[in-house]
Amino acid sequence: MRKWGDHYVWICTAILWLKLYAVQRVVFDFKMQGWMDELMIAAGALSSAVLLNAIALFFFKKRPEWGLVTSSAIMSILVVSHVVYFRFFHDFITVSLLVQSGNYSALKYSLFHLIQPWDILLLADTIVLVLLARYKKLSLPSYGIRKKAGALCIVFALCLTFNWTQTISSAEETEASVIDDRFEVVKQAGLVNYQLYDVATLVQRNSKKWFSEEEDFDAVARQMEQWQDDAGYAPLEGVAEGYNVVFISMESLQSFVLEREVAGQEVTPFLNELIKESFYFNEYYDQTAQGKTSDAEFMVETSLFPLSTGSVFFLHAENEYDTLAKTLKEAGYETAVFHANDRTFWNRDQMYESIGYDRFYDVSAFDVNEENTIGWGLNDRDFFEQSLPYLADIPEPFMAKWITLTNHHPFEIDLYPEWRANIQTDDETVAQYFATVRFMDEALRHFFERIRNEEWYERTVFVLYGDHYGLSPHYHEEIKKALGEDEKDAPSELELKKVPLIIHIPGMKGQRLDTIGGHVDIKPTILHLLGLKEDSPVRFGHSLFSVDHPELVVFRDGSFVSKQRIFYGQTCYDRADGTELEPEQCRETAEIAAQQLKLSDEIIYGDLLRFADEDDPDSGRTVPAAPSPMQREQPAQ
Ligand code: GP9
Ligand code: MN
Repeated sequence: MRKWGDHYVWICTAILWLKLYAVQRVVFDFKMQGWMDELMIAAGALSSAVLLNAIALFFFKKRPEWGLVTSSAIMSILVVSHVVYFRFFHDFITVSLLVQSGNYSALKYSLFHLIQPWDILLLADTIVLVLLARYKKLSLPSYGIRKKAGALCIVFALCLTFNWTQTISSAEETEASVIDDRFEVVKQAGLVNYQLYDVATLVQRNSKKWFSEEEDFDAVARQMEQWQDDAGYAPLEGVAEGYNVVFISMESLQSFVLEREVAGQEVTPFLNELIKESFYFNEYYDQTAQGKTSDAEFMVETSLFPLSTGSVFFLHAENEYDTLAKTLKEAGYETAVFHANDRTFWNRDQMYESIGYDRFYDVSAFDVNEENTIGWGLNDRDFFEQSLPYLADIPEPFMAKWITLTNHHPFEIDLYPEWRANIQTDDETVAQYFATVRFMDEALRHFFERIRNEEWYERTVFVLYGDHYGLSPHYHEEIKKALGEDEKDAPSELELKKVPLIIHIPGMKGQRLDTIGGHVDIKPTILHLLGLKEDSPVRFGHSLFSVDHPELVVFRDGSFVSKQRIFYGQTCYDRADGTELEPEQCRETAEIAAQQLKLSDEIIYGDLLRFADEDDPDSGRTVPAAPSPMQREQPAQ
């Protein structure tokens, strides 16, 4: 038994290592660039395995076999959670997500659909270890355990040094910051180290608020000046002065479904008509991170970036922000949000106060029953319909936002059965996505038909945007199959990040614009159309109608799309023809992207806008001039 016992620690460590290595290589499917990447993943997985076992042996000196069971169980829970989450979100869990308890009930519904029967295999080693320890009465000698734990610590230190040195040198090569790119952190450090790093950064970043002061704000504001150069406002400036603003946040709508037929049918017939008589931005990208819909809302309101982990709505709701809603309120607008979900989802009830909305019509304002429920809740058609009487009570000018819900994962719908059956995919989720998009499109048509004859319609700007992806890159191959197109016409993985932005101003001619933009650009764009001055010293977007702004979309992981270049998956491409370029060709813009993200983080983590004094002419804040409010006639009930 002694011999067997002597090897048991190493065998268990090797099994943990192999399991983690296999998951990293097969499930997470990292893009490999040579044998050094292989070594990094192997070393990262090994360091995670040895660290966990060393800690377990330290705490279970007297019953080491149970220590090994515990570390195996922790690893299994970690691996299964990440694998299931990754399956849809194509991202890794962060501790910040776990504090978002208000989202649990609805998320359970989505995650349940993502669990697959063979996930049980990921628990196999833990089950075997429990059986051995419990029923075979396996008991390891406790002598020599300290030495073994010490040996594991040495292996950990060696692996960590190797990975750290490599990470630093590859970051120098690309000039890219990998610390906010979770793919790179997990790839290079392994899951356990990643999770520890995640906890450490959460603590460090969230303590910033206590120590920040006015000078920090001044320093950030000075650095911001270099990007705030919207000098070239075009003829459209003030074209919608005094108009109402209607926002529609279209759940999970990606651009690739627009103007496309699937199995012989248009997916979005209404939107395809609407874009012809609207400004349609077809180079517009989703910049959200883990906060999804709430991140999109945050960017639209503040022109700041979302956080790399968790949602600002949950983590920094009590901060002071300069928002579009506040600017419009100062200009005499009434602001309202319609969303038929619980008001605590994404912590909206608290964050909406910081944003400055006057009214929030949440699920309690709607009549929701079994007949009118699809997927997550009230179907979009009834949602729009039931919101109309409330709208009638809101005085003009108003800014009102509708957040749709039907097109949400897992895209459950039992309409259009024949069409769905004809869609060429083996993945039910993909077929259903097209169907729920179709339903949302019909709901939008219904909404526009209902309001088109209202007296206020003609003096309203409609801003419709897709909040974020519905189908992540995980579904890329199945999407291509379902679209049934040649490889060259099918959307690329990067194109799955495109979401539609449609700005409809009744009476104005439609125009297709290939200006590169993203959610941070909406606030300056709308202020431009309304002819209102930006009242904040900090913004990362530009009006998409300004004639001479640097076209750049920065994603939360530091990747970007600019006029000339694409930096995606730590690789630099020529935007014109997609050829891969040397890293230094993207270096300068990657630095700008990293700097912008860092400044945005500083503003949020330090709650720096509380130091922007409205009376201080140096703060950059100005109070916009209020247009004369127009009172809308109440439509007949
Ligand atoms: C929930 C809705 C969807 O209220 O906004 O949120 P999501 O999961 O897409 O972020
Ligand atoms: Mn959403």
